Amino acid sequence: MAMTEEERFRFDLTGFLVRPAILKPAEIAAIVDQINRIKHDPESLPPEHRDVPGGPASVLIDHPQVVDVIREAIGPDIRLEGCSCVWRKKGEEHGPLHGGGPGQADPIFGYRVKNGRIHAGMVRVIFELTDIALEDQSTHFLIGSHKSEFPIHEDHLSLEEGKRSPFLTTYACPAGSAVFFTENLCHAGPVWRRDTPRVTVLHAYSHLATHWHRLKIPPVVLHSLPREKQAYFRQPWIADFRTSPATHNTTERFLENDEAPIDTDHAP
Ligand SMILES: O=C(O)CCC(=O)C(=O)O
Ligand SMILES: [Fe+2]
Repeated sequence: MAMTEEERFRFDLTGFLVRPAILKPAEIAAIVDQINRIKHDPESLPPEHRDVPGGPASVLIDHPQVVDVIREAIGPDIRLEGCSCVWRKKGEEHGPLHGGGPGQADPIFGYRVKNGRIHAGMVRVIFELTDIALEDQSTHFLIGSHKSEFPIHEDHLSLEEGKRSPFLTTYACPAGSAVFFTENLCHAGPVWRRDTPRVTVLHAYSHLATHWHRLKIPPVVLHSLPREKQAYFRQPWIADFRTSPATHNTTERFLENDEAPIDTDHAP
């Protein structure tokens, strides 16, 4: 088990978990510089660095402090099916509270605990690349909503000051922290209040057998990654019974077999 007992309790109770300062200052600086260029001067980057998870951001794909938690939350066989970066100026927002509640019934998003272990559907990771204070208004979570069996009641869906649910929570953390949350937790990206921008990378990890997001990472970015990192983008299946014995879509097989395709080969 990778999470500490306290982390497991916290993640299960609230639906989210912060691991503070898991990145080194040089890693943070390199990724911030890459995202600044992606957003404002992409031509200054080689094509394979013009989107995440290429270049400096590739350290995030399989960061040991991240995949540990993801494997415990989802299961041993995981994929990375969505990566994006955010450069949010004061006054900008991602949008209102969404998710949670009825998604609990869905195998892609639902959150369950059975036999002493968590079986979460998709788990997102926010890599905060700047220091975050509570008043900055980073991502907000309606804690506990990942287990809700009823639709999120409208009295708990407001982001307006004075009308917020007592269960609406956010976090403060140093630059280089990872914030994990189950996709079945109702969450929002409210209006950013700090003068300096929020620079963030978002990953969506899921069970190897599921596929929600059609991959939108440019093939040139994925093809430039080392094979161990490409393994996180392998095709979404578990077993192939056309062979005898059945072939299993393990990381080991992917690394031994240079022909094993990455998911980008399905992109239009
Ligand atoms: O931008 C944010 O703070 C929230 C992002 C979000 O809702 C998402 O990625 O699904
Ligand atoms: Fe979201």
